[in-house]
Amino acid sequence: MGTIVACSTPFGSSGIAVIRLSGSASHKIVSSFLKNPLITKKNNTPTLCQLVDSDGQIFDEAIINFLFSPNTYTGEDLVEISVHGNPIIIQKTIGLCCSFGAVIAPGGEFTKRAYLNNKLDMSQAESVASLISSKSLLGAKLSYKNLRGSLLENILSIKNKIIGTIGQIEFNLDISEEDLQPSLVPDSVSVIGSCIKNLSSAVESFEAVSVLTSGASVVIAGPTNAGKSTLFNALLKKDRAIVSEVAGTTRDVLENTINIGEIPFVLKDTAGIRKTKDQIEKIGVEKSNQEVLLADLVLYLGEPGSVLSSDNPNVVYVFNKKDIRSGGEKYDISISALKNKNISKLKKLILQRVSSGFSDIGFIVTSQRQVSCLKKTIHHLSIATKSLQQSPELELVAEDLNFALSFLDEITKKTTKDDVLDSVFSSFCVGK
Ligand SMILES: Nc1nc2c(ncn2[C@@H]2O[C@H](COP(=O)(O)OP(=O)(O)OP(=O)(O)O)[C@@H](O)[C@H]2O)c(=O)[nH]1
Ligand SMILES: [Mg+2]
Repeated sequence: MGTIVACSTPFGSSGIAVIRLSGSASHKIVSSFLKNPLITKKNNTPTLCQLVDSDGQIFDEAIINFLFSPNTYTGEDLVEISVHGNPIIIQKTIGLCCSFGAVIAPGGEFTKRAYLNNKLDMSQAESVASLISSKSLLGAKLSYKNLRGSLLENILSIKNKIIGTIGQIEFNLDISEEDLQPSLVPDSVSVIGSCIKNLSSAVESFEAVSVLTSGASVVIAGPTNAGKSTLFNALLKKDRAIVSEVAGTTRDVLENTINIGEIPFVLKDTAGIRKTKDQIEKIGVEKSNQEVLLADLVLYLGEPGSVLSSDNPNVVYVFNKKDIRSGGEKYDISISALKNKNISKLKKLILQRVSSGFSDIGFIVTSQRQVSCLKKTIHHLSIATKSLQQSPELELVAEDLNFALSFLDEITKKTTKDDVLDSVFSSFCVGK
């Protein structure tokens, strides 16, 4: 593999920018444009050095850290150059690295090399991506836990149980049917059952956890004039949407981000749902229905149970205008958006509804790929259980358990195919 270079900090003006190189030629390449190349390089010892252009003139001084294989992020020789964060200096430094033999790293290349050099397994590499993109502190903490091997530990513990069961089954394969251990079937069913339970809870927690890493969408919907835009403004604490007593004021979907607790929410105000001949309003109503379908949570300012265009189960029925009317008993909450009554209570309810899925966050997965591997594992474990319970064809049971193991391995180990590798690492930012 050649030597790669990229700026690991966001492009633009900043106090400092960090440029990284990885590969066997990285130390030599950087030494080629130092005013006084270090005669002996010490591992992980940041040193102030002057950088010279091809005309021999110094254009910046930088802190340079030479790191030696294998104890680096990528497992290869690595250099970190902290230059002043001027885009011209960054471009010049990267240009010089390329002129001495480095190539620009595509997104995720540093982490891909870490994976290929066994510094990280696939689940840890994915945790790096979710740690960087996480939109909440709790999401970052969970991603970090997986980066440090929490997911790997959970998977290994389940693998050990499956391997133990395969061992028992293979032992019984070699003996006659009359001599089968009587406890073999019930014990195996019970062990496999507990594996399925654990894996299923991880699959279920994925959506809740992705709310923490990607943010949750909360859609305010309901009939016209119900006070949706007033509520939108009250939650945002600013006059973002137009409010009027004219029914059908809001036509387009408006959105804004707010944080409640540690979770980011994308709050959406929609057009009031009613039958209309107005072509533009009709489009607005269609958009509202689509948003309701896709929402993580709907705040519905209409009659409980009144027909929503989806069967989205996560609906909070809100009784608005409690300052001028009564009758909110059937609703989840009564508020006055105009008078700012019970808005904090509503925020708590939103948080509670969205975060109810992560009460047990012992075993979490952070990518759709991991979920798909878990589902395939569960599928084969379920078939194995059925076979055991119906007519114990032990060869078939062992085969399904081995399939289950192979899908668990895909989450962590190096059995990953090239196309999967590409799809995982293409989502990374450049320089990581
Ligand atoms: N008294 C009272 N009036 C409210 C309350 N919330 C909204 N209103 C009034 O109700 C009218 C409609 O409010 P909007 O927020 O525009 O209603 P909307 O649901 O967005 O309406 P459309 O966009 O037309 O669907 C306005 O005159 C608001 O001032 C409330 O809590 N109490
Ligand atoms: Mg409105």
